[in-house]
Amino acid sequence: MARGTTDISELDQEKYDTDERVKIICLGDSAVGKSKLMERFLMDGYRPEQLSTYALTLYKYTTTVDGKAVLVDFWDTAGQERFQSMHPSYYYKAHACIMVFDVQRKITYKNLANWYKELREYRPEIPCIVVANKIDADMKVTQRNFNFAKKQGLPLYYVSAADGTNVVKLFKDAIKLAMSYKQNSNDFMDEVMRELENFELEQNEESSDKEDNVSKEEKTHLQ
Ligand SMILES: Nc1nc2c(ncn2[C@@H]2O[C@H](COP(=O)(O)OP(=O)(O)O)[C@@H](O)[C@H]2O)c(=O)[nH]1
Ligand SMILES: [Mg+2]
Repeated sequence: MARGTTDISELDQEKYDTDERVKIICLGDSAVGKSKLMERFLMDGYRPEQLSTYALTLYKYTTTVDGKAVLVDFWDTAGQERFQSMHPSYYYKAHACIMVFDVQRKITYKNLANWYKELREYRPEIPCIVVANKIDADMKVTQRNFNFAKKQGLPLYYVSAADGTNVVKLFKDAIKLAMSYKQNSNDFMDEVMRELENFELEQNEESSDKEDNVSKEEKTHLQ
């Protein structure tokens, strides 16, 4: 699939503060099918924007929720997941998370616990969906219980990026969850971030006040 390029302004994350824009991140080990799921949902002709310097791919998608146009940015990893950890900016201002494992590789299921722990360090409250991918390879797995999701109280979707089973439902539900989180959130971390931003702003104002004073003093001295 052809990939476009994008400039750094794409990474200005303040845009996620506006009402009609949400950010949904994708987590999980390498080769569980994260990119394939995105591509399956968005279908042909879609051109993801590769930000190679930042090891991520952005997929933009427009839809309507309750009659309102919504812009969705899906964030996909592009290799950094190999290190079992993502940069904090990947999590920053995310409104929902799709966390994927491969039903054919047990280790990818085990590693969900690590991904979930890291997610909650940065985004303690956002909705998270657990995804059992590649069910086309073995339909029997849909009879199996994957306790991780139940234990954490998270929804679990059985999907196949290869044949499309449940893919549209997964993404539509993720968008709805992201929207409702954004509208109703009292996320403590959001509050803290806002406080910090205000604090930085005040500090900057203070220091520019000081500079003003200095230049005034200098001027009087000169006169
Ligand atoms: N059988 C099967 N293979 C899949 C499915 N989804 C992804 N794959 C394959 O798994 C490999 C890794 O997929 P990719 O999307 O690159 O994984 P990512 O590293 O998590 O983004 C590729 O060879 C895909 O073709 C699926 O639903 N069923
Ligand atoms: Mg990928």
